[in-house]
Amino acid sequence: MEPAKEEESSVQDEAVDKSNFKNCNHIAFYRRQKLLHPGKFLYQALLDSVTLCNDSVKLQIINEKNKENQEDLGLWQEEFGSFLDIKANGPSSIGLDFSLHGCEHVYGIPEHAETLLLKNTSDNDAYRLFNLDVYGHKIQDKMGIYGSVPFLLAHKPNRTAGIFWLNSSETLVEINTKAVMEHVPSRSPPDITKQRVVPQTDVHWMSESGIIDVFLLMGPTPFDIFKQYAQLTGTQALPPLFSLGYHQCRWNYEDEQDVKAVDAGFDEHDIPYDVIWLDIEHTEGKRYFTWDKKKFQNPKRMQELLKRKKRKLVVIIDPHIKVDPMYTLYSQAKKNGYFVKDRKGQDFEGICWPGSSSYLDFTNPEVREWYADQFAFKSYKGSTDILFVWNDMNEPSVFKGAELTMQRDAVHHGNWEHREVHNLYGFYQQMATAEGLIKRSRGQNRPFVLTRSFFAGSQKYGAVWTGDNVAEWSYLKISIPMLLTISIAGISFCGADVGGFIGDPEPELLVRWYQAGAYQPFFRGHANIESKRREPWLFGDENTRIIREAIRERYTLLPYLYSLFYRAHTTAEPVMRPLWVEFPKEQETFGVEDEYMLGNALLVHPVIEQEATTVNVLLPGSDEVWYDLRRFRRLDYPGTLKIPVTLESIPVFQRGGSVVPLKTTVGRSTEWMTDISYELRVALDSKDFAVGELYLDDEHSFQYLHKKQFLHRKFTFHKNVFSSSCADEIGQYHTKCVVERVLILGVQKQPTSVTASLQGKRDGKDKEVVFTYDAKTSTLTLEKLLLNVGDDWKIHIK
Ligand code: MIG
Repeated sequence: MEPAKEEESSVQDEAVDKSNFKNCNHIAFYRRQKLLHPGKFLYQALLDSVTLCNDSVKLQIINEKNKENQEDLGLWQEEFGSFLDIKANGPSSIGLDFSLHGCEHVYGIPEHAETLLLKNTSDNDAYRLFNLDVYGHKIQDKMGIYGSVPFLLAHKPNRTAGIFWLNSSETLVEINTKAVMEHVPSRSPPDITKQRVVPQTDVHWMSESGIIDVFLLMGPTPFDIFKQYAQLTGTQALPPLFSLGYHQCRWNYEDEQDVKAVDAGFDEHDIPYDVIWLDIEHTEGKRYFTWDKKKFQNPKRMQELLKRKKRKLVVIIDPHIKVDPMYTLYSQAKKNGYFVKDRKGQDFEGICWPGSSSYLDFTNPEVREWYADQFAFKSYKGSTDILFVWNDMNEPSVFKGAELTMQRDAVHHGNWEHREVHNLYGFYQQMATAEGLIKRSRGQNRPFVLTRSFFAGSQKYGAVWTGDNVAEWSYLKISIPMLLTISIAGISFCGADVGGFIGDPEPELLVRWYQAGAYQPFFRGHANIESKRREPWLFGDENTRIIREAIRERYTLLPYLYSLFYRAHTTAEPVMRPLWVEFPKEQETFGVEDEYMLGNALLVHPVIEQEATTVNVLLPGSDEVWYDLRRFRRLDYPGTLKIPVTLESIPVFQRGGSVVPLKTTVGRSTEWMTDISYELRVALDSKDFAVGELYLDDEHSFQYLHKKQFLHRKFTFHKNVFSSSCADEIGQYHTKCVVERVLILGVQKQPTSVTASLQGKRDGKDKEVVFTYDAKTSTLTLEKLLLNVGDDWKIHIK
């Protein structure tokens, strides 16, 4: 049954109201935590003197309970509006202090709409890790939003260290950087003691419940830290290639006609895209796994159309289940006892989009298995193999709930209170969803699942986005540090809604947001139900052209991006990285958050100021050479440069010493591009050297893993020879794809001849290569190469 109109509007009003609730019992919680923690455990992480045989140590100290202090801070019972948290196990709290010697730069602990560099906290102002649905969340704010990763990184020039606080209850982190005196041992006469001032950062973790389970990661390099953290939580799942293309979403694409028209719009305007998305209105009264029969009469037909165009569909599937005995999902879950329970042992009921709803208990493995089975084609009517999934509202969001989430005294499988597992709820939904998609393909195909709520390890199951941002310049700006923080906390596949979810972006902001998003890992345009339509062609020819260019640039870059994801998957290197990760000794990079590295080769400085005519770009490293990616101009004097920009500019720079693989042209979606040839962009460093790599496979299945069907190639420029060789002998994959063009940036003089030869083959005779040399930009272009990307070959430049 369709919910009555009135009921729907009251649900929506509630949503509008939600901002009033946000994070408001935080202060009581904070005071309580401090009270329960008068004596701090002090763990001195003497990071330079501790030697460990393993990469990490694990400490466990039992939960402390303190019955003595009776000051009423809601220790034994806590009211929140009309809700009562009965605290059946009494008050509890755990905490630990760490002193990081010599460190004044700390990062991590997403998700906050805050700076990259963590700030000092003052009273009542700790970083909060508590997953909440905060519509139009504030920025420059330490309050908790949708996801939490309790992982902090500390960095100084010679060492990076990490603290992983494995706790899924509400957690607060206090940060305090100060200068301390240090005695320096000296060889001069004993009575002269030398002292010097050194920085120190104290980090105080407090959690509402659970045990202390903490891992100290010793680095010493940033990349060691990423590996050590991945040993504990897993690496980024390798996404199917289509999911690195452009995604077109809105709340809502109304019906099958609308989907068809938007899809056709991309072709008409010659803009590549891979996926169209359906939000909650596509369902029968917000009953997930169903279709609104009037709007989507024939979902299979719609998907067949998309499939013929080599595109995909993503639909939303939220964790709340409408209380409706006629709804099979509900009645089955009810019968099997698969919902989270309230204190009295009844199914927990809260209000969400469908009205009264119960919440699947994803912490229960049996529930996850059952849920995964719902994605089987025969269970999920109208679904096909091009349908993928978006998990929203999984903090979980409960309208009219305390802080818009589930009561802490609700009870999960195994008698765990919700407070213990709160920050894990969304993690488990995404896990079950990803497993469902794998299962429905009999283990053949990689899933794609986007989640709003996340925890440490969510990288194993797909992508995350930053939720309900606003169509304002300040939100575009903060998306960069937010995504960088999520990335260094292990989750490479992340993005922010392009355009800003709430409100209506002016055309200039929309254009700038597309340009920024084109160089970020997850690239999706999305808009609120109340926002005006904003498909990329609705803002005049000129803006359409510039957005088209940005999206096309993204598509030519996909070989590089996909190779970076392979690295993230195999060696835990974040795709999008703060400058300090690549330049750990360059102090001036430590606080930079308006630009970043995409892999180790590209430095991206999106334009995030209105009406900008210039941007100040820091090109770090005293020995580095940088090249303007579009104009090939060599920038020999690193430092801060003032770069002129127009509305078309996306300031991106290639680092000397790198090779970036690109596609020579684009297609209508990634699947149209499989056979398109490659261009290799070689940027020489000050020693005329460059190295880079390319990963490729069938772009969608697990054959790369089970049958080692992949190619991992290495490209080296050394002593005027550019060579292609195998980077991993284990991988085998047949491709017709060729390298057609090689651009070498930074070639000092015009060569007299260029020849290419195949290696290890009998017919490996030298062939003349067509080349042109541009003295103005020192760029050597080799054309019509037609060298198979899987072959070993050498190009000699004389
Ligand atoms: O509270 O499903 O962040 O992307 O379009 C609104 C409707 C519920 C919140 C998500 C947003 C999505 C919207 N959802």
